[in-house]
Amino acid sequence: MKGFVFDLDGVITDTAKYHYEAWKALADKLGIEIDLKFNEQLKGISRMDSLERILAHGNKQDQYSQAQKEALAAEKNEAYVQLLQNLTPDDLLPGVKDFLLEAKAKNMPCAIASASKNAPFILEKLEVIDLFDAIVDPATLSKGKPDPEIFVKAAQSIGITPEEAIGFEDAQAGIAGIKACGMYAIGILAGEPLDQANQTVHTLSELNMNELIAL
Ligand code: B16
Ligand code: MG
Repeated sequence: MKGFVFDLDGVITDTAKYHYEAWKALADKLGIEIDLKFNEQLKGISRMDSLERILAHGNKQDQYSQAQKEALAAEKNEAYVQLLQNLTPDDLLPGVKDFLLEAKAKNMPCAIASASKNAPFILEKLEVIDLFDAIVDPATLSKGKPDPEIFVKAAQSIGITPEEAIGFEDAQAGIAGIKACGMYAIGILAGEPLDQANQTVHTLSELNMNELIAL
């Protein structure tokens, strides 16, 4: 293997709780009830697709114009970005910093394949942005996960093919995208089992860098 491709939320840090808090405030305002179980569906899904799912969940998908939906998504993002202000390097998931440092020492390039438009800001707050060689801009994508496009672009951005990369994901939609382009998938387990992953772990500390390179 010649490089690594990382999802952000659920792999590098856990911002799902902040997404949930911000979506819940908006859903409450719209008279739609969402809970933590429903929130699982939003993991790895883009901001607009998340809003569509919430509106459909409340049977309100036809009640807003495109411009109104964009305003609602922007309102959620403002609340979310406010919550992100508190992020520090302590919010890195266990084993992440050591894994990234070891990858750098072994000349294994690392890319971010996150649906989040806030990825550069989050990586700066976590003080790991310099450990990544590329961040795919989700605004350039024509399709979201589970489409493999983001993972193909991530491999390209570090000069390797998907078959030469190992992809890390915590969401089923992401694992499906990784596998659909022939990349090796490592699932990060938080609760629900992940189908299709080549391996699953709870934290990156469980992995041996030399074994991964030799795959
Ligand atoms: P933003 P990932 C995803 O991050 C989140 O899991 C998902 O809940 C969120 O809607 C999406 O990013 C878009 O985020 O609103 O910040 O652009 O798991 O792909 O790293
Ligand atoms: Mg994720």
